[in-house]
Amino acid sequence: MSVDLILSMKLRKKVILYNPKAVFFDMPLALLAVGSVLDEQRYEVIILDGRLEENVEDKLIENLDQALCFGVTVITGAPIKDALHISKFVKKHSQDLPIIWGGWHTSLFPLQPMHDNDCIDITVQGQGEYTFKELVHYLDAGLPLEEVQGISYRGEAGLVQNAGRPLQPIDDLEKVNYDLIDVEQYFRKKGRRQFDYISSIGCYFRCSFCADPFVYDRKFYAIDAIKMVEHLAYYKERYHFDDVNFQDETFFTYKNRISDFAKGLIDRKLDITWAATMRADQGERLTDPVWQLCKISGLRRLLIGVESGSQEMLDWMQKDIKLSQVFYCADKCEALGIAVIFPFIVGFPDESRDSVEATVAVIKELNSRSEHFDTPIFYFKPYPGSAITRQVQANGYRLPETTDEWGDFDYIGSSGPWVDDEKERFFEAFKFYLKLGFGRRQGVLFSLLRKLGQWRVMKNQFKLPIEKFLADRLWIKKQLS
Ligand code: B12
Ligand code: SF4
Repeated sequence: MSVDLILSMKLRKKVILYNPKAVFFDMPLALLAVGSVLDEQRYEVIILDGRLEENVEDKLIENLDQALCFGVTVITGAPIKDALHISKFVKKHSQDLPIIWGGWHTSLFPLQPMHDNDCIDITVQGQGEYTFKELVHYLDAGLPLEEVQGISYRGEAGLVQNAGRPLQPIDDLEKVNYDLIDVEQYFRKKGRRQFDYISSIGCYFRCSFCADPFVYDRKFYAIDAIKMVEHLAYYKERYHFDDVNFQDETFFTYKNRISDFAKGLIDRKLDITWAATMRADQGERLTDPVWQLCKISGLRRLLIGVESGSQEMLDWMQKDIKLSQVFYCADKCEALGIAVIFPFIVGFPDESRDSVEATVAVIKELNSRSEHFDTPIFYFKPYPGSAITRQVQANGYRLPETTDEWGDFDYIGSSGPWVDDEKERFFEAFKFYLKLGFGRRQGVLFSLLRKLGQWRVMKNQFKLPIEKFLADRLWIKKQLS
């Protein structure tokens, strides 16, 4: 390294990025994505993760004086609380430092966070890489922000929302720089050497409970399969992981890409396992040889959203899958020994009793097919940006009206008026006995309880829940958000 380069590196401005407290320890892919596009010789990117740092405030004080801006990634719900707390802290310490919020929440609410909170100066809408690179350049050069597409900001005369930035391909972007985080710390927290990676942005589909169609306008871009294999080979060499968790919304969109990817993993002898999301219709379109390739290349687990056991409900929510496709995928996975998480949602507005019963029946059927199938059940929550949410709002349902209130809108807890007490009691018992009857806990006691749990689930017999009483006191920890 030349002396000039060393000197210029020392003079770099700091760009501090923050991932708010949340559940789980997925790597902060959004911050890695936007942090990696900045010129390393001009900017020192510092990623702080509220889930890992003992004392974020101390770290901020160490770095804020040399900072050019402070960015936060925000998803709707509990993480907003922490995002606000930390943003207020930063603003108090460094009044003139631009504070930028990006992510799903500000894609859905460009202005509200700034309207409600003086501490936020700029919000980013949609895809962040190209916008952030340009924004940082404009901030550094002291240029006015009106030409930066994909942002909203606090202008002199009030809040301004600029034109959006059309979604751009991601194949031309440089590889993400995971050295910006301490990868080992995430492995430790996860309890396994599992790497997080995202290979696409957006989604072509139109499910009416999801915000993706609104945020990405049903567009989709993915990294070329061979490039993806090269990336993973490089990262594996550097970080020595043995499993990759793909965070894509729909990883299996193009079957040729998947086939090339799986072949690539096998040819490079990468020797990893991997997990990804699949739509049931995509699974049905994969040929047998591609299913085989996926398995041989290390596919260990799929996440296939079923949402409902009623075809009528599936059609209503424009999921655009058939239940037969779900069972097709279940058969394939059972035969190939691939685990599957099949999430369901109950309590859609005005969901009929028949629909709920159909869901319960499909859940039982899937659980009885393989011990490697899981069927988590969520209560419908009207997340912003989805077509159903717009509909219930038009019918008078009141959504949170301030950023603070959105911070209380957690996925655990109240699901709105569509799940009455009886339904909730039934599902809480059903979920418990599913876990007991079809979970993978070992031991003599559990094998006895498993049989009892299975019987209860199959017969819908949840009276005198002695096992639940004991479990609540003895071994089940409450999950906190
Ligand atoms: C990993 C993940 C999580 C992790 C979060 C890890 C973390 N970093 O904190 C965990 C498991 C905790 C999680 C939880 C939840 N999640 Co989640 N999750 C995801 C997932 C699968 C991947 C996110 C990701 O890393 N993407 C990759 C990055 C590169 O993309 P990105 O986040 O979109 O970021 C881009 C832009 O948004 C923008 N950007 C983002 N942040 C910033 C910041 C700045 C400064 C800038 C400039 C730009 C920018 O630039 C990035 C690059 O283009 C997404 C789906 C998806 N594929 O995105 C859902 C998703 C974000 N989750 C969602 C939801 C609903 C939840 C939950 C509320 C419920 C649930 N059942 O999962 C809970 C909430 C938990 C809580 N209360 O704490 C929704 C968000 C909807 C919303 N309104 O916010 C999504 C979109 C899924 C969906 N389609 O509905 N989730
Ligand atoms: S639920 Fe999945 S498939 Fe449906 S629109 Fe959202 S991201 Fe796409």
